[in-house]
Amino acid sequence: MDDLKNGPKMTRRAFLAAAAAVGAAAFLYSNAPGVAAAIEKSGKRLLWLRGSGCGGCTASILSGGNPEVLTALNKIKLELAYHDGLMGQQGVFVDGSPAGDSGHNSNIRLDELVHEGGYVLVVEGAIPNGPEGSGRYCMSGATPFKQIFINAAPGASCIIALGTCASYGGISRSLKVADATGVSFSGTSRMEGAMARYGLNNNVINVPGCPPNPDWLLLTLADVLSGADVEVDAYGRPKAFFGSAVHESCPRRGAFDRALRDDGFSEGNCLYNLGCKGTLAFADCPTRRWNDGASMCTQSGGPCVACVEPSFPDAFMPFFSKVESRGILGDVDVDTGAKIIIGAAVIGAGIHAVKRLAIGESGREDEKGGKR
Ligand code: FSX
Repeated sequence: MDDLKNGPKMTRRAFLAAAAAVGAAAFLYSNAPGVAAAIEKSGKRLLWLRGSGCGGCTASILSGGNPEVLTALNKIKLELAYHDGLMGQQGVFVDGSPAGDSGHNSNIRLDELVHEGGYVLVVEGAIPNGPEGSGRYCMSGATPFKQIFINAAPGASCIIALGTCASYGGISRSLKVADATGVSFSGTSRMEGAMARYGLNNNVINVPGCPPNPDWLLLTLADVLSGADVEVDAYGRPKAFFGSAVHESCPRRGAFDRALRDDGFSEGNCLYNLGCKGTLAFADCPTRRWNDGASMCTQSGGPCVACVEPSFPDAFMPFFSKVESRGILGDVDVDTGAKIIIGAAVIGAGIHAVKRLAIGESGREDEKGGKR
């Protein structure tokens, strides 16, 4: 990211305050002159590669953002030079041989851009290594995605791993059938991520979520281009968006604090008993919300499945089982798991909620007429 640091900068404090408080639209429009001035000299291109995922990351960015993605990219003066899905595979014969020139052939276009270097690289989807190290579980034309990623990474001034698959392996890594990893992590392990696996050495920022919120990407891009150092947590996520538990600001938090917990869907109270993992998931969904601020999972009645976490989905399944009633959290036993949950709740919920969590099934809440 060194060459991005030469232009005028917004202070980190200013960025974090603005980004944490508002959506991309408010941020980009209210800060547009400052952002534009800060990134005036960057003139960056954006390359967007897609590996193993469901395509929901692109769909989320395309459909749920305000401003819509192309306007936003324009505002921050970032040229979308290549996108695996939007461009499709053009000009490639079925035998894999290329035809045409870079104006008509996406493979040649990508080769040229990679050769020029200096781009911001967004990677969507995990990077499968299987079967048997070939990477052929995920192909783009005749080339394994793993090879496309290895070719493109060195020329990137910054890599953004978009979505939980690209960040940690996600659903594509689940049960380890494809030997897939995220860009810099595999689950919680940096040692097993693609960067370490293939001997690469780029700056990587993780923007997880299955799918990710458009604001998280657009504001991270604005931050990167402004030259600020993006402050990240232990799992490479910008603290501005992933710094507090969903539980902390959940719209149903009042019901949790009063021990009003639903045992069936659509009852309108806390979703903890229905398997909500909001105490373990760190993201600002409750304050930022989705689809231009319309709603978010727990608000609309869906238990949080912790889709932004490195161990998603394996550690959080079954999704609709209460946290402490199953051997979730990988190999952590239920007792230890309960302490971790309580620890997470200390961060997010305050001591009263922790007491209630610890009280669990005690009769004390019944005396108050509360529902567990
Ligand atoms: Fe993964 Fe993206 Fe989840 Fe899907 O492509 S983060 S499966 S929403 O969309 O990679």
